[in-house]
Amino acid sequence: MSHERVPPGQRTVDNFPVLDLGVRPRLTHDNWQLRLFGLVGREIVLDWPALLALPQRKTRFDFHCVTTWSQLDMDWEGVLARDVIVLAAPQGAYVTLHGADGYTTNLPTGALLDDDVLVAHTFADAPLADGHGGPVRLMVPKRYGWKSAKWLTGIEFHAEDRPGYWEVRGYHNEADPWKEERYSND
Ligand SMILES: Nc1nc2c(c(=O)[nH]1)N[C@H]1C(S)=C(S)[C@@H](COP(=O)(O)O)O[C@H]1N2
Ligand SMILES: [Mo]
Repeated sequence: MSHERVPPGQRTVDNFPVLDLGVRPRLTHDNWQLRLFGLVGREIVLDWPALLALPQRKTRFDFHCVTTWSQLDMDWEGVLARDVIVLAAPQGAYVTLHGADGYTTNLPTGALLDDDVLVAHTFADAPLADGHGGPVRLMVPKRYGWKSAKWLTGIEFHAEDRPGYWEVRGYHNEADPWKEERYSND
């Protein structure tokens, strides 16, 4: 049986809407840094040249927002999240992703090891726009969009799961669009 292309309750768009808290940190390639800290073997800070020095990946995937839009066949480029986090020798089973706007979201560390999770800097062959979290954001295609932290500046490892900005406000902890894990009381 063929797999449905669009998850239940979603409709497709092609204008890549912008959704965030409304705070624009206005990062640049020159001032952006990503800190890996918490329960790690070694704390590290990556800057833009250090990110570009890692193996670069191009990947195409679909993106699903809990507000019911899905955009298909999006072309992204960046570094596999697993190639970034391995540098810090992570020991914690859970992460908090930090955005420079003060946003947070949480995932099991294992979710960052999948081969479709990108620390992304390029969308549709162009530098990632500020509104979409540029210069660098996380993209986690298997989860609803709120797990994909824009303006990614911190990955913090913990022994225990710590719900993020939307997760403490009633969004589902897992956020699998194929299971319609939208809100935690579903
Ligand atoms: N730092 C940060 N990341 C964020 C958000 C945010 O407010 N701040 N919003 C999330 C939500 S709810 C969604 S749906 C996606 C939207 O990404 P887009 O604006 O590029 O479409 O970003 C996610 N990542
Ligand atoms: Mo969202």
